[in-house]
Amino acid sequence: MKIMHNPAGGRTIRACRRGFGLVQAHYAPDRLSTPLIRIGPRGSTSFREATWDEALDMIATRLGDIRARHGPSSVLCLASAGSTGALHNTDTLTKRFLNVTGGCTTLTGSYSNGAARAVLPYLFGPQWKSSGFDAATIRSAEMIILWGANLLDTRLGSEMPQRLLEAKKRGAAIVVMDPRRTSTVAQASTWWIPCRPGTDAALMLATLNVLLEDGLVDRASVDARAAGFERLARSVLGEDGGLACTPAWAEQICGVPAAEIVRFARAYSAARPAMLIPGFSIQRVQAGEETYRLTVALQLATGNFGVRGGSTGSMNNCLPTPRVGTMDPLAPSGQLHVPTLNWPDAILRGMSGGSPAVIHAAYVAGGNYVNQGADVHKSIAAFNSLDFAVCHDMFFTPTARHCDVVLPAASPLEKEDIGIPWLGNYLLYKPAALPPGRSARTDWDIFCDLADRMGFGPGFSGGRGAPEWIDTFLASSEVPDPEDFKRTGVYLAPDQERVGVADFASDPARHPLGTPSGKVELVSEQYERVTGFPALPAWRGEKRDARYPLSLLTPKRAEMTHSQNGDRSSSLGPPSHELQMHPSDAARRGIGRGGKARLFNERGVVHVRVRVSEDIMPGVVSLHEGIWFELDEKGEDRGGSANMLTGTRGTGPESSCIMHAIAVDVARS
Ligand SMILES: Nc1nc2c(c(=O)[nH]1)N[C@H]1C(S)=C(S)[C@@H](COP(=O)(O)OP(=O)(O)OC[C@H]3O[C@@H](n4cnc5c(=O)[nH]c(N)nc54)[C@H](O)[C@@H]3O)O[C@H]1N2
Ligand SMILES: Nc1nc2c(c(=O)[nH]1)N[C@H]1C(S)=C(S)[C@@H](COP(=O)(O)OP(=O)(O)OC[C@H]3O[C@@H](n4cnc5c(=O)[nH]c(N)nc54)[C@H](O)[C@@H]3O)O[C@H]1N2
Ligand SMILES: [Mo]
Repeated sequence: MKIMHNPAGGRTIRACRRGFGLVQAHYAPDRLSTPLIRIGPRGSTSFREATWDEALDMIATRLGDIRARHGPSSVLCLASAGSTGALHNTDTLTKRFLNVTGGCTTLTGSYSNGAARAVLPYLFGPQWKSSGFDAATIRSAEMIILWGANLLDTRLGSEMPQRLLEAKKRGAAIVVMDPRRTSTVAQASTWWIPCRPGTDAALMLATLNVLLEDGLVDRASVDARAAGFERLARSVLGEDGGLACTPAWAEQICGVPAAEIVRFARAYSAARPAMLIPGFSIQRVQAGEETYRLTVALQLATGNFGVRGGSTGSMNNCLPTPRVGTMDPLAPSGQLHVPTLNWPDAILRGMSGGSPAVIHAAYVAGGNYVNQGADVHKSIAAFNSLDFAVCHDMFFTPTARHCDVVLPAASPLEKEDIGIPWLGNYLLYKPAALPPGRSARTDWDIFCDLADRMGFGPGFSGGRGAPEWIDTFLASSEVPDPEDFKRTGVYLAPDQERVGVADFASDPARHPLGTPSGKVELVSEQYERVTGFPALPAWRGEKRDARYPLSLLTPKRAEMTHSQNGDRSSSLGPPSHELQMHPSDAARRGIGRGGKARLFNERGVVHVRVRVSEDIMPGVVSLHEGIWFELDEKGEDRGGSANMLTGTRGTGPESSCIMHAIAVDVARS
């Protein structure tokens, strides 16, 4: 079997290395092939094989008992996006199953962009959901600013890499703010501005300072579209009694020379239009909410807000995808929630510790929470305290090893589905490329069977089979010819160059936003009232911790989706996994090329090989996320999981995760 680009996707809707890797994953020798029941301690590999009947009966009985004893909210839904799509969506299906069979507690927010999502509604009102832009509009940009976005590796939409490379070819200026010289910097940029992790808000304020000092801001135009710019400007200029956010001030914080900040601000102002594309990385830091308020302020101040080839400064994927039916999670009213970042706290602390529910069981599908959540030691302790845990996965992940029953899930190649993109005005049709295998079952199938065993009959399935649901979804979609869609595999909606909130941007009086002022609320009293976090965006970075002088990044890598293929002891695992470190930091610690080191902070220790490299700022180290931990007898990690070092204290009002700019140190080992 071979995976290829679909020609119907044209030259831009392209598969990536991870998609091509599905064949390998499907045929991997270490794929789970039978249900497993735990016999040893949690976290060990002591499981015995079981029949489907035995495993499913056990789940039905145990879930029933726990709900009867402790109520429905004692079951925590720990589903994630291992499989997405209109039907075979692990997150939706797990919620639907748990909701139909008696209820559960679910997670709110996300590891991805919780801080941005928390703050954008205050800026845009409900229109935040249409504040993005289609990738094709990149061709109208004269300057593209990738602020903590590594598009060639993390894409942020399947069309983005190709569009970016085309822009480079036609001579657009491409500026990248990133502490690392990424492949995007190397292959697609014209200007790299390395900036200390977690300090982007300061760099943004200083950029605004230059624009204001140089008289480059059309104040009337900004005031027509934004509320609070006057107050923000006074604070940036130091006219409100605080410190002025000058380039010299920011240089001390960000490590970007003041003259470079001035050059950047002037070039940004001169380029029309300029498209600022923020990555999610810049909000996965302490006070990450502030960065997204300031990217919006910058696009407004430079006159690039809501114009073709510009952007609003919001997340690029804030645009609707084409209308199509999707599975309904059937969430009941009054359902209890815990913040994603704090699921281990919720389990460990219970109601006396502030959790809305006492959790006794967890149901995991399509996620590897023990490895991917912050603070691995805490996550392990949380699982160890559960009465019962279930996991569906294709592989025997660290999370599966902490469950009682593990069910082998079918691979994406065995499932027919409608693919809904991360960003883009298109849909994909995905036939089942292979018949269902002999041993694994789809999540859909498993839940249908379980719901039956538990006496809920068609409550879960809705009385339809999987292919019927696909046809139902298509029948209620905007796809004019479903048969043609199934044949070509791609539906392109008519408008491929949408510009978010363009109506408002061009005529704000006629098309006001749904905010209290009808404008973009750069300063938001409502935000302060509801969240208790200041109305005015500002630099709220942390003091550095002298014990841990290095700042750790935990970015994605091009060839992996999170922890998939992250088992270093398997043939599928990545060939190398190293801590990237600047020569000056390595030399100071006596670490040579390829030397081994201990990476540590108060939460954990990781043993890892070091790659000494000029492609990272001094004072910053980087360890790709996703590798599975392998704890030794001292509880130190020999695998290389980034979340040994991250913590469950959140960004700000929304308590969103912090996975960059983690205080650590490194010693030779
Ligand atoms: N290949 C691949 N692509 C993916 C994923 C994957 O698993 N693999 N996951 C997808 C998902 S779920 C998500 S949420 C997105 C996430 O997308 P992002 O959050 O944007 O991805 P990251 O890799 O965390 O960070 C992007 C870049 O920001 C830099 N960076 C880190 N911290 C800072 C900072 O404080 N300031 C600045 N200026 N730069 C910083 C990193 O060095 C990195 O090069 O990616 C998606 N794309
Ligand atoms: N340190 C650090 N940690 C991070 C991040 C970071 O940048 N740094 N990024 C965070 C982000 S943005 C995210 S979104 C999370 C992602 O974290 P997770 O949601 O846990 O993502 P994955 O590791 O991809 O886990 C998906 C699992 O689903 C399985 N799977 C795939 N297809 C199917 C299927 O059809 N059915 C079933 N049942 N299982 C399937 C895969 O084998 C895999 O084990 O990680 C977060 N964790
Ligand atoms: Mo994510």
